[in-house]
Amino acid sequence: MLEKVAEIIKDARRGVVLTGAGISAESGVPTFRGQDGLWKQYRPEELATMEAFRTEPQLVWEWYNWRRGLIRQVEPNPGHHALVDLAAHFDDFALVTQNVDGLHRQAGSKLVLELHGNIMRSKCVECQRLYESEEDIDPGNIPACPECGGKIRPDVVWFGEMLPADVIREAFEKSEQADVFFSIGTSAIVHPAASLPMTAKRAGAILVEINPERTPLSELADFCFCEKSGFLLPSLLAVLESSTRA
Ligand code: BV8
Ligand code: ZN
Repeated sequence: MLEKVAEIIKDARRGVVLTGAGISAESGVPTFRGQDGLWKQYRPEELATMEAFRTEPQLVWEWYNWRRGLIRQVEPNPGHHALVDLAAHFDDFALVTQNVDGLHRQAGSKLVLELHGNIMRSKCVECQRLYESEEDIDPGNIPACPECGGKIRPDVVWFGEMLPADVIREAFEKSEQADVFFSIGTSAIVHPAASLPMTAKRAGAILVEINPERTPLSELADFCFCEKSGFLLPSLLAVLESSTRA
């Protein structure tokens, strides 16, 4: 199967990759829905909302500080690095991520479309001004925006919130033009991100999924690798590079 996908990549011009929490799992970042996805028995859907921030801002910041602390200690894994190399095999390549951990940029990926923001950035809940400090926020004394006095929140997209319009628009445009679309490490249930693979497939792309578990995309994918991305992606690049040299 790897050889077949490598051949397809060699004949393709435009590639798009959508990643989810699974690609960061091997770096040690908990996924959302895996058994490690809970924090103090809360589910992400309960905490990653404006409602939760309004009623319990302290609890929400405790969760984000905990995640920021984790993310500061981890490194990109071979899956992230392989995607940096994969880009060179396409004339036009876009990396779209649902992750807020910044690990793709840290690994050296160029055009990264962060659909759900970035956990290390904060902003004012009222005027949206960015609040550059990457320090942890004291949950007991959440700073007020110097401009308007609004509370400072993590600059991520919560459930029920719109995604950054320019980013999601570009993600759909790239998906519609893709020759090959990779869905990697995502449960493919959160929308609108989860609509990107189907958009690409409907527009004629070859759909490749990499995920140790089955997802709603699995039976629609042209190729489904039931493997960890940290193993499969370097193997795919090795096959690609050896066949390109041959
Ligand atoms: C919006 C940032 C509306 C925050 C996140 C009913 C039906 C359809 C949709 C909805 C519905 N009810 C509500 C909605 C909308 C909702 C939604 O889709 N809900 C889902 C739960 C049904 N969507 C929204 O609210 C979005 N906004 O719709 O706005 C609107 C419209 C008009 C006007 C105003 C508003 C906003 C969604 C964004 C939410 N923010 N994150 C933060 O990080 O704190 S979502 C969060 O979960 C992630 O960012 C990610 O996007 C998402 C899914 O998680 P995954 O990345 O897939 O991770 P998960 O744990 O689920 O899966 C990991 C996978 O990896 C697994 O499959 C596992 O097998 C695999 N894996 C594990 N190890 C490995 C691996 N794979 C490879 N290698 C490994 N080693
Ligand atoms: Zn403000």
